[in-house]
Amino acid sequence: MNRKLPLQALIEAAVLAALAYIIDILPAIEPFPWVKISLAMIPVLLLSLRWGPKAGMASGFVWGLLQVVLGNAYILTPLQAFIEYFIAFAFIGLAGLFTSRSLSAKTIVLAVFVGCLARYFWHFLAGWVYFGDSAPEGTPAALYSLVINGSAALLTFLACSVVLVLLQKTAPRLFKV
Ligand code: 218
Repeated sequence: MNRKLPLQALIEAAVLAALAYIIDILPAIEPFPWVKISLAMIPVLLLSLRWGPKAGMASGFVWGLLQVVLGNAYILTPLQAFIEYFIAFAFIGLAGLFTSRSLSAKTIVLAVFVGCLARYFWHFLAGWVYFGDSAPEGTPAALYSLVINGSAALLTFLACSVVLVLLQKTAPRLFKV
């Protein structure tokens, strides 16, 4: 894990970050504002499982960067943007801690869980600090952020783990370098 990433990993990290960006701007089911059932994390999750956390975090970081530079980010303050687009998206790469030669469905689900939890933890923190004003009267900011970001995390986790497990059953080669 401490060795330099091979060129192929860097190229894949960039291409899959761009793919995530494109999937993310396609229409998706949005039961509430900020709660989206989206498969956009799949390219970065797949890359993380192929190459490990370092490449995964680089890819997530590039995806966040693309959103900021292409004007597709919701920015309230510079620190909020930094947390929600650079840190949160880079943390998806922690899914790569579960990379292995022979991945079981269980390991894939665990990796997706960790990737989603790591990303949405930062959205939860940012939501608590920066989006508390949007909470309904009498609702504490932390609870409001937990409900919004917790449900987004849960739906994303369910959608991405179902699709990635099916993908591994039909095309296991995609998960191996
Ligand atoms: C309560 C609350 N509302 C909005 C946001 C902002 N947010 C939430 C989830 C994901 C993203 C990144 C773009 O998909 C953003 C900016 C929040 N953190 N909390």
